[in-house]
Amino acid sequence: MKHYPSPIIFDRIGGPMKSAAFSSLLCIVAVAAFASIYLGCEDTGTTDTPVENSSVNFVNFDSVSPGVKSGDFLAVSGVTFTTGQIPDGVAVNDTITLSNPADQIEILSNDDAISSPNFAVALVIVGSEDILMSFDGPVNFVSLYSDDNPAENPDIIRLLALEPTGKANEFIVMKIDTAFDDAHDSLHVDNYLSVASDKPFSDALFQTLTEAEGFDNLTFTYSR
Ligand SMILES: [Ca+2]
Ligand SMILES: [Ca+2]
Ligand SMILES: [Ca+2]
Ligand SMILES: [Ca+2]
Repeated sequence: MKHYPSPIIFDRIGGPMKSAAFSSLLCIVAVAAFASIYLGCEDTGTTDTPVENSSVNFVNFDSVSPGVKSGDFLAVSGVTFTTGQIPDGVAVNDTITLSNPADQIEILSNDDAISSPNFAVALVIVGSEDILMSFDGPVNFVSLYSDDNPAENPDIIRLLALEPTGKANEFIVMKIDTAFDDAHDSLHVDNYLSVASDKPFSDALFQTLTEAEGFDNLTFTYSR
């Protein structure tokens, strides 16, 4: 993310999955008349498709005015946000702690948005703060799109699936998807990050390492 508020010109929602998503074709969900049965879904920790489409929520941040928001400003949509910081180096099964948590997030409005006019960014928009997303029920799929700035250097960004340990702000990393933040193409293919798990999780985190990066079109699927 290089610049901040400017006029909004285009609107696009959604987009295709990464090619890695095709690996998920190996995961077969057999849905019987009265029951769903998972068959052979491996925990690859990479991009995947929803394991079960029981209830999909979509948040595009476009119904509010830009500015700093309380982390629960979209609680009615099933998700709350916390700005904070986790260690840069993470791996599946790591135990991590979110430091300096702040129950706030910022909404920006410019043409970096995937869906016009708005997108979300961590509270301190010039740093490498991360954004914790806490869902109001167990989910097994989360996806989002990084901001669509046409002129920035590539920096690593990640989306993590997390499960709380029970200690304050402490989580176990269940899944990780990694991308670069300079993605910019008409279909937003490379802006896409997703994590999926047949074991439900309650939190996700959008991680930046070097500079702020926005995100848009957050999607999560309840496992219940
Ligand atoms: Ca939007
Ligand atoms: Ca960070
Ligand atoms: Ca970007
Ligand atoms: Ca960048």
